[in-house]
Amino acid sequence: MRPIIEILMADITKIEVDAIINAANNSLLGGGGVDGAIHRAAGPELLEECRSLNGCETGFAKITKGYNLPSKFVIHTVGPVWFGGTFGEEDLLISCYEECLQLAFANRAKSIAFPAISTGVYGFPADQAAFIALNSVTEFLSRYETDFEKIIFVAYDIKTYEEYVRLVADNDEED
Ligand code: AR6
Repeated sequence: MRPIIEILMADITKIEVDAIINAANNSLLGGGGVDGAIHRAAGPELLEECRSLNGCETGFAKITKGYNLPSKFVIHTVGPVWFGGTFGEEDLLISCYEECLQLAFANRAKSIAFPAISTGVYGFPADQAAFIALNSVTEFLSRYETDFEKIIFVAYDIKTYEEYVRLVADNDEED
């Protein structure tokens, strides 16, 4: 069964799903943007658990509990910094989405919410990142039999929101 794909403009820390994705850095010890918001909302125990993880390579992901968040899990992934597009940025971003989905599946998370990984401080162009986000998830779902029920793409600004909506509409037309 294919999961419902939803596009929301929202604060990801308020969303009730099994797992939210965090756009973290290699240290996994917090930062600004969505990472800062997730740590603030989850409380200090999240940082404590993150300290035990020994960081994370770019393009990979690690999972923790959600503590005070409405979500049961946080999947921390480290997106690529955008250096113009010729340093493997696209493949690394695809890898983030795949690794997160694999971890979610392995932990039986059925509903998942993704922020627009790498499109803030890390500077990945929002339209290209939205395309990769949608494509990576669609690819994953066509390759593996999963029991995901809902996958949400969370935008935090109108441009990103509209980009996701446009891409989903294009995909639906192709189906
Ligand atoms: N809910 C949903 N999306 C959000 C939220 C929120 N509460 N806050 C920001 N966004 P960024 P990156 C959006 O910079 O580019 C951190 O310091 C934001 O508008 O959070 O992967 C880490 O520690 C943008 O579209 O992550 C790293 O050092 C998207 O989330 C670094 O930033 C990602 O923006 C990672 O940079």
